[in-house]
Amino acid sequence: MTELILHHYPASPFAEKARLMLGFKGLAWRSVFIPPVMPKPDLTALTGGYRRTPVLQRGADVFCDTALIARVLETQAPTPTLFPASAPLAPLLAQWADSTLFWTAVPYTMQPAGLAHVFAGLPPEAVQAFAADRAPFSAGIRRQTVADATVNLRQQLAAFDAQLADGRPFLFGADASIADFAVAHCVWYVHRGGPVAAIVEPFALVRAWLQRVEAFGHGRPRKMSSAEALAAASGAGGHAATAVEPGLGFEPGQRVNVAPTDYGIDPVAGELVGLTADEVVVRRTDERAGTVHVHFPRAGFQLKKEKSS
Ligand SMILES: N[C@@H](CCC(=O)N[C@@H](CS)C(=O)NCC(=O)O)C(=O)O
Repeated sequence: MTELILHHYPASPFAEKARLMLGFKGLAWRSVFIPPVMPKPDLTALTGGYRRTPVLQRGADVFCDTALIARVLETQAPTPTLFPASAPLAPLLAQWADSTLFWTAVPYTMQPAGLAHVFAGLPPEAVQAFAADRAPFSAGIRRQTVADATVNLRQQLAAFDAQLADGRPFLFGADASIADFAVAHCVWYVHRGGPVAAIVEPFALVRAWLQRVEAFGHGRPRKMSSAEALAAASGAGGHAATAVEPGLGFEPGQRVNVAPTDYGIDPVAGELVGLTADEVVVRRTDERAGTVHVHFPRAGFQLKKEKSS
């Protein structure tokens, strides 16, 4: 079976979500470290411009966004499921966590005391480079102040603690779901803030729950270089089967642009080869990666016909 390759870096919360899902599924995977700031030439050779972290690759198929990565892992290893039938709202809670909770956890953790802990030991230039990279990246987000984020995060943690009060091990009951991983990476990030993680202290059930989710581990990673990942794409025999479903407003083969609607909105241009209510797939060719199919979730992404010149 073609190897799963995760492009990520250790400090990324969304990468931690993907690593924990790989652990939950007990999967073996190849680990390619990408730079945490632009430029990321070997990653964008594969994606066509999408620069967010993480990205999953299987041969010449490249999957952007952890919402879609979860679906790919589910197909690869159906059990244990990330989508238990008993928790139909889990994907929606995950969407809320990946947006609202994440954008509460980030400004809360990045207050001065947390920032000092997150960047401890790094030279000031590295911190400046990070800030300069993230300012345009997150320009579309109306950032909460520390005061906003503190009050909101405390309320959110209290709600999760109350949800766990009946003794359930996971947010929707006996079984973990996609929602656990989406909430966990945000609380994991708050813990990276050292002293500011004290906000989680009063919520013993949340702390115990996070330990249970982290206990799934990261599966079986094995290091790979970005050059090897590019070779895996260019040497792949073909692509996953996809189709453009009729009635969704687009035709197969059309030139399109796909971009996130929230932040990091660099568009990816290509030929439409797949479209369903859940997924958009474009085909593009790169000198080093060869012909790649880049997959995006439909939700949270804008799909537009390319303007003819
Ligand atoms: N909705 C995306 C969000 C990904 C995201 O925001 N990742 C952050 C890192 S945790 C990022 O891309 N930061 C900028 C970068 O790594 O270049 C997902 O689920 O994968």
